[in-house]
Amino acid sequence: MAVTGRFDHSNADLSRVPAQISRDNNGTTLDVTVVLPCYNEQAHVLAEIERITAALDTSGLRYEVLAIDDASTDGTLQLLREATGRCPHLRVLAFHRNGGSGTARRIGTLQARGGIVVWTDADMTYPNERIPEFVRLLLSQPQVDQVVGARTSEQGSHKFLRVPAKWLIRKIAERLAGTRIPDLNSGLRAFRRDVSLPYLRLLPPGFSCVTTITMAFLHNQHDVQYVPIDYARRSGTSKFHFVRDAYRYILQVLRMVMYFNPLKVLMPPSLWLLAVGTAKIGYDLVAHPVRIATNTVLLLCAGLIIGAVALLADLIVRSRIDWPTGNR
Ligand SMILES: Nc1nc2c(ncn2[C@@H]2O[C@H](COP(=O)(O)OP(=O)(O)O)[C@@H](O)[C@H]2O)c(=O)[nH]1
Ligand SMILES: [Mg+2]
Repeated sequence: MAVTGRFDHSNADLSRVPAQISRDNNGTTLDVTVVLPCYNEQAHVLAEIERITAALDTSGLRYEVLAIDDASTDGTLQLLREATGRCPHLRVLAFHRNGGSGTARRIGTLQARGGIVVWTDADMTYPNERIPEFVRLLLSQPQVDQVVGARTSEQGSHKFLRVPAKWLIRKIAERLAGTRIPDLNSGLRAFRRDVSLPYLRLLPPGFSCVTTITMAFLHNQHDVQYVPIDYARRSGTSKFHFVRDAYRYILQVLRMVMYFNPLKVLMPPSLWLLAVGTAKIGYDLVAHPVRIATNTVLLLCAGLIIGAVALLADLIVRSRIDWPTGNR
């Protein structure tokens, strides 16, 4: 199925690609679709595809590799198009304008023909030869909806800044999800496509889409299993920019908090501020009778504002009518 597509963003609303598009004409589905976002990966994209197809060929699974080129400025698209002639399982989507790896993964998942979707990188970092193992774990355990490769080491760029930032986000995410999350940002994961569909619209355009899909599954009581994996040094340069992506990470944390469980995260600081403010009123009245200090008023106001925002956010979260399943 060497199909090449080219979306024109000027007249196509890609966020509305219908789910049915993932089924081919005679209604059959494949076992797996590997969604491979590619942006300026000409040096190794073919090696990555060969590694993936070699593993899947020997697995006996029916599969496709859906490579999504996002207006690469190097020869990536050219190489992918040439490879479709040699590789019958490769499908290529190409966009005119760069929309981020999250957008590519979302569209790739919508367009997938496989019942199981695998997300991975095209940069030789993840052990993609283990993809069949991930798929088998899902096939053999109906109660598990997502299998995530949990990296045992961090090899990315900006390691010293990335590691603490990721740790903090992971801790917030663990608190929100109420469970341990060994690797929140892993780029290698397999999940059931039908389970993921209601959550795809939540995915942000950039790197934090992998975080969001994990949180969406956990928050809606879909079991996620972690499998330890090695993580190799990247070939080529990462598209991760510390300042831009750190800003997005922070936004992502805020969004996660507001979207998934605002009361759990915002209520404790609000109550603490109110409690300290109230105690401070008592102190003020004793220390300087009939004069309440400015910082006491600020403490109480901050507590009230955070509490009000938490309640409002909770109201909005709970009044969403399209919750697929889960813990309301
Ligand atoms: N389609 C698409 N893919 C991208 C974009 N940016 C990065 N990628 C791909 O997404 C994957 C992850 O990106 P990478 O630079 O490895 O990020 P890192 O693993 O977080 O350092 C790689 O396969 C990239 O080629 C983009 O804007 N569009
Ligand atoms: Mg990578």
